Amino acid sequence: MGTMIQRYKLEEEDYRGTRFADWPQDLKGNNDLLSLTKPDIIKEIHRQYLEAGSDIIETNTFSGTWVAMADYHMEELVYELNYESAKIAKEVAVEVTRQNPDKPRFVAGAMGPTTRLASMSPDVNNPGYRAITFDQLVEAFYTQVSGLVEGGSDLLLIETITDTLNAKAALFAVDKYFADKGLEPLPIMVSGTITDASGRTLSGQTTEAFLYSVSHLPLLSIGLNCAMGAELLRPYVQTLAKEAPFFTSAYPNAGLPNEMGEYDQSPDEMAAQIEGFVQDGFVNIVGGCCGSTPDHIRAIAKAIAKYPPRLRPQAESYQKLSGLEPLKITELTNFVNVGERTNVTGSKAFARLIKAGDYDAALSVARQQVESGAQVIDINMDEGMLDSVEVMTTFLNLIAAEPDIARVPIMIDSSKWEVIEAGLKCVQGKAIVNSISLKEGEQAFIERANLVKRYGAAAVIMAFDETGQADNFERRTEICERAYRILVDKVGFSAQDIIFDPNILTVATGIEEHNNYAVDFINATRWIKENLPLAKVSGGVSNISFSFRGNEVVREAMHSVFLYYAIKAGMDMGIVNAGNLGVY
Ligand code: THG
Repeated sequence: MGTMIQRYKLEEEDYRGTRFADWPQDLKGNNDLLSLTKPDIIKEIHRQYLEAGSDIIETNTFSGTWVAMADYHMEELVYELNYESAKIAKEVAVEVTRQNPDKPRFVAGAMGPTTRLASMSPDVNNPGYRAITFDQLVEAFYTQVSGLVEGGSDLLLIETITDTLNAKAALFAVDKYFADKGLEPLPIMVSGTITDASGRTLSGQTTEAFLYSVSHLPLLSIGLNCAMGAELLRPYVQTLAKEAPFFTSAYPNAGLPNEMGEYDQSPDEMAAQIEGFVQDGFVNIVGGCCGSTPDHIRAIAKAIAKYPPRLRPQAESYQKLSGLEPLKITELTNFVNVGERTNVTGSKAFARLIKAGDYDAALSVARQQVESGAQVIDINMDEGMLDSVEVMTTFLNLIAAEPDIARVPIMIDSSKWEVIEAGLKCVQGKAIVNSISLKEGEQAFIERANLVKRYGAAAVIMAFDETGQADNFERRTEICERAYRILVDKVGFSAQDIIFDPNILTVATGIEEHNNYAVDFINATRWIKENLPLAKVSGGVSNISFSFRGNEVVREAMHSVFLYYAIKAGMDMGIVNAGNLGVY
């Protein structure tokens, strides 16, 4: 769209039309506005792409959020811009389809990345600062989705994703919109962008980590667009082809821009590179981004016509988590260590640092856990003297700026739902909520599980119900089974994203009833693994030895023995003092 608009050499007055003749800001360059002031040009461009062979055209709404429109003080026009853009595109698509009903044409409501990033600071001196919050993005995308859907889009396309947290906010808004309206959701395409040859997104994720972060809705497709041109994109498209259970898409730029910022890859060159994607079975949907004209699309359509589309791989049932990097838990994965030290109730030293506001030193605790082998870090800020929502937000935003920490998935640990939710709004990766349970009844449990799903996280489910904490084998297994059935049957939660915690309780307290706690946990673990398909088991390992506080030698020995048997019984992961686990 942008490439074609440039060709019309439009001036300030063209952008303004009569309606915005007196608008106080300059409007030249506000391409989305042309849907209102020059709708015939936009329709003409759509028509040219359809005539070139496009099956899907995008609405002229790349900047159709109040966030992007704030540059022109046009926040109030956002709904109308999206609605009208969808309507225009749909009119042309319907007309062209009528001429040739054998080739139906579709309108993708385009949702761009906005102009602000949710997981990165624009100020290098203040890495914890954010120019926009998750909630603001959800609200912005919600308005955009309303306009796009009500204007007649056939599908939605969240595209040119530079920051996965922005995309998660867009997915959140889309999911919420359809649920609020009680409508069958439109198909959703998600398309990220890779900004340099390292193959990472601007916000630092690898392709797989990105995929895992946005796989919580049943997408029509996942893919890559814009970026460095088809040739350099190839290995990452291949990764998606191999990993993604969805259809895949690729619509790169017409090569790399020249010094003038223009694209000069010819239609035939671009088509040949894209033909390679299709020939090798990498993609189901292809197209062009910056610099690709109708001639490019014509050449691409012609080059790929003879190939069958990619076949989707069998969906895998592994648990897939991510930070900047992926963490896939398969039958070959050893026990997963979750670092326990970034917990204000679990470490006096960490609590002291957080209370003193010494975040640099607090970050080094997280770094130490990762360096010592933690593959996930548990973060807990539950302390009466702290504003836990605020502290959780600050700490997670700071972690996001530390690639050596942020490479691992985050486990957001709190007994307060509002703290967990605050944490979920800060992480671009696929995180783990720690925890939810039936403690406050089925309804609250279902509501929270639904939200966990909408935020795209996995969850620890504590063996806790309305009557209290499970402390024997029967209660542990009974509660886990009940929770499993609710999650899988009522909420539609992915079974592989369920992590049961059947309570590691303290033994050797002097009270006789406590003596079998460890054995009951281990037996419950075995039962869960045998009876609740795909669910994982975790627990807070250091709890077991609280009776021996101060005697590190005994505690470490107890942890080793406990894990030796618990892992044999199927325990998948545990919250541990990473680096301090003795070999059995
Ligand atoms: N299940 C789930 N989450 C949990 C737990 C669980 N989160 C918190 C806790 N339990 C797991 N984390 C810890 C962290 C530290 C300790 C125990 C469990 C610990 N700390 C030393 C102590 O208290 O003696 C700290 C000493 C110090 O101050 O350095 O033992 O079960 N889902």
